[in-house]
Amino acid sequence: MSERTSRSIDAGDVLARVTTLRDEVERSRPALDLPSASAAADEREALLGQLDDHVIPRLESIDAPLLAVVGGSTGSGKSTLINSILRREVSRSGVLRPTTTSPVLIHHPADAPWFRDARILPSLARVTGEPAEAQPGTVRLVPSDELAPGMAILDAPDIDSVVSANRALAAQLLAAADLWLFVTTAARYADAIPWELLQQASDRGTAVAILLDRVDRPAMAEVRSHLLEMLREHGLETSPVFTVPETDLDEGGLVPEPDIARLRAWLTALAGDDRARSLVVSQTLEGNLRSLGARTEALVTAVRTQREQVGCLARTAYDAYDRAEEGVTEGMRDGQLLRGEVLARWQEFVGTGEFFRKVEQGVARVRDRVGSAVSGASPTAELDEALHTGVAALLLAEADTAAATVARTWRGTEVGSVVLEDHPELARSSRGLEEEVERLVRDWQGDVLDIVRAEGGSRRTNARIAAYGVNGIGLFLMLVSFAHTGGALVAPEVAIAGGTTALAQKVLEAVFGTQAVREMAKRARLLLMERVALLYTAERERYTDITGDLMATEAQIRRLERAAAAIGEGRR
Ligand SMILES: Nc1nc2c(ncn2[C@@H]2O[C@H](COP(=O)(O)OP(=O)(O)OP(=O)(O)O)[C@@H](O)[C@H]2O)c(=O)[nH]1
Ligand SMILES: [Mg+2]
Repeated sequence: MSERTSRSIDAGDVLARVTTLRDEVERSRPALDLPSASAAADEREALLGQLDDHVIPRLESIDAPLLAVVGGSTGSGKSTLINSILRREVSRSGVLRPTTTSPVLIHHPADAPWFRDARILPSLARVTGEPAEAQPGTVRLVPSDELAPGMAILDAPDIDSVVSANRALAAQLLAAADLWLFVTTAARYADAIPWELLQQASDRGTAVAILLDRVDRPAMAEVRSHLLEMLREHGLETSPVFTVPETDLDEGGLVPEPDIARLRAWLTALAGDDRARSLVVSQTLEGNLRSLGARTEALVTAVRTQREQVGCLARTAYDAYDRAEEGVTEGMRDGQLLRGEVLARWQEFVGTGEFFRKVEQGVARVRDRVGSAVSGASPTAELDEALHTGVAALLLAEADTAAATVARTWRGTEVGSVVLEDHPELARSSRGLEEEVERLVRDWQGDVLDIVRAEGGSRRTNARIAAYGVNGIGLFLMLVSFAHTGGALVAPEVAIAGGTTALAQKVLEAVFGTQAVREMAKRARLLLMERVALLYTAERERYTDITGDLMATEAQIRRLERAAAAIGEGRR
């Protein structure tokens, strides 16, 4: 196998891995726009941009012309330098700041096919000719014989512009570069923003040359040596530095030829030498590829952090509705349902002292008394109503507490408050909950009646049930099921309630037998709790469906990590 074939197979392999990484990075878009994660979100955009604008197109066509991007502060003389190198005005220079607002790409006419399509900078539309005014979102293509084939120069808008779109565009263009030509001046070379970008270039292994422009000759040596020191500090000590002295421009607005002779010679030599060009291209490509691991790691950390934050929100919702369920269980056990209205209605129902005295005399009499009471429509209906209302109120209160707890806890976090802002309805229980609860309690009463009917197996039992009516028995069973704990009547504080239901229990036991009543009450509670669990799950899912959608899966994060690791392996 020739060296060339083996190299191109390797490039193909790396390309496949980089494309996979690109897809995973694309998929890892953080679902939420969090102020705390904005740096990570920007970094992700930048990484995607660099893959699309440089790494992938470069791997796809390693022989495409070298793209030298000229970047720097506004008014540093970028456009003037480019014109001066080519000895004609290809990019307008000017006194208004910033002058260059959309990029100008100068290439040899023979290289036009490399730049006409969307191979690089796919997000920018191509324009040709001299537009009357700057057109945002475009790159102007200028064919020029002055430039050798194999190298193109791009005049970028300033990097520290007051126009934020300019800054973003400049960063994008710099990421697309095989070579940065960094223009700065004696006045501006120590500014912070250019050095941030230079550090980025250094981190990404991008080839950089520094053009120190418009330096007064007396200050030249001093400025140059300070600049070299700064370059060393940023790991850019191997970058060539070209100085251009401050001069009057000639009548064509160009820097006199002798003053840029060295820079021109270097660029011309680079343009004319295939090997030198491909060395620059590979230096930047290799550097970019090497930097992908660390850049992806930062993204992985950001995605994982957001996953954990959203996971916390979900846990809050699970916990709150679990507690709501426990609250209902507790409320059924502690006899609270049998106080107040229910107790009053019950006493009304069974009568007062006289009734209880009769109970003492024997269950048979009780049966007679209660039997007639249940058959009288009104007290049954009222007790039934009170019980129904009590259960519904308990379920609603627990659900409302859960919703309020979730909303309060969420509001206390950055992620939670962002989600709540998008979903204000989550601040309280769902709109139709009251009707749902009403329906649930009615359905459960149906369950209880089914239990009663199912127990009426023998003809003897059936006859006894008939004496009280299925509804009456069902009502007793409901009462009893709220006062039972493992078959024993509960706690002192529910003595009144217990006393109340003791009577109901005696009646039921006379009909079905002690063991059967215990089982029936247990089953009634179980069926209610099943329905409550379903209801609360639906309430809770209003939150957890959203958090689920917002959360990157662990598998997704691992795919991203694997994709980044695979690039290192592919290049070893
Ligand atoms: N005398 C003198 N003037 C210069 C020199 N270089 C640039 N200028 C002037 O400085 C101004 C800014 O130059 P440009 O080339 O437009 O600067 P730029 O870096 O392209 O600026 P932006 O496009 O805004 O980022 C223009 O008026 C130029 O004529 C120089 O070496 N000597
Ligand atoms: Mg300019």
